[in-house]
Amino acid sequence: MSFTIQSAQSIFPGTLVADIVPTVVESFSQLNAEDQLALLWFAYTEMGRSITVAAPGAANMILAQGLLEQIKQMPFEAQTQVMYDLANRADTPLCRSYASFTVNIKLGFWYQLGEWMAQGIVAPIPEGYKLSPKAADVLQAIRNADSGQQITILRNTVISMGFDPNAPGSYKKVTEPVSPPTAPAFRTKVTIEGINNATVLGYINNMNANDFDAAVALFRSEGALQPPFERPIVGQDAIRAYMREECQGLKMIPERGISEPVEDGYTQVKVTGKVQTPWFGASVGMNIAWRFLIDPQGKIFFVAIDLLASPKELLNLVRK
Ligand code: EQ3
Repeated sequence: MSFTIQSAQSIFPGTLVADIVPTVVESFSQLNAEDQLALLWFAYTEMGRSITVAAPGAANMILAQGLLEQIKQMPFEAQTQVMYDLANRADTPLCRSYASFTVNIKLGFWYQLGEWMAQGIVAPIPEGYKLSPKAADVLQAIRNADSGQQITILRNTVISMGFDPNAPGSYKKVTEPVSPPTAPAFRTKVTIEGINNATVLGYINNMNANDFDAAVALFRSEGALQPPFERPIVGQDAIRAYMREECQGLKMIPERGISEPVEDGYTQVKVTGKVQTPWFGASVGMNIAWRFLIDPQGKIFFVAIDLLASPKELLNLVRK
């Protein structure tokens, strides 16, 4: 039996992922726009007491600047309407522009609106706003999640706002510039307890150096990468495009792993550890597993990245 992308998805089936993330995002999507916006405000300000979010890079702000300036000039009522439209995914020119932004630009856009809400430049959530009981339950579920899960929930709710007339997965138009890879002299090299597989180590080191071309070259041409809670991205070109959009400035801190031969000369490798995003730096370490399937030529046939259910999962390296 030879592997397919589908069969590769179920390597290390005992890995417990943070199901709370898709569950909460789904309940969130069923709330009305008013509750959604208020809930995000409450969650974001509560989280802000324990973790700090870094101001986005200037490049992200420039790309959203036109829309932000437009909103800044509006009276409070119109600003509120824009935010409702975004949450309702209404078909307006502004919601279409928003949908054309890549993830980091969307986050930068809301970051700026949030700053302006706090400063009184953009319409705030009305003082004393009372969440519906359903929304209060969703907020409580977010409170119960760990910080890595909380920021993933926030991210996933924000990125689905706006109106995208294109089929999902179609090419995005507004992307941030890609920073050059770290110069060889300044690159760091990770060590992973239990792992000496050159492909796996090369993958992490190249990702940490922002060297996406080198990371992609480690994949088989029809290989696949599966981000948390998403479908596999198949083929080197699609993986490169994804990495340029979503992987800049990530810090991967693998800790330990297990490697074992499977059928047909393939090797399966599971690595667990932390990942930090430039948005929250060292204040949020997400608990992550990488599940690699390496082909007989040493190329990555498949890698899944999982957001783990709990820190205990960092020690779960069993095969079944
Ligand atoms: C203004 C306010 C607060 C109220 C208003 O009413 C509504 C909204 C929306 C508001 C604003 C909300 C804001 C500003 C939210 C900001 C959220 C942010 C900055 C979230 C950032 C999250 C980042 C995450 C979860 C990054 C995760 C990255 C991971 C797990 C990377 C994994 C990967 C690895 C390890 C690989 O090896 C391959 C690639 C891949 C990317 C999958």
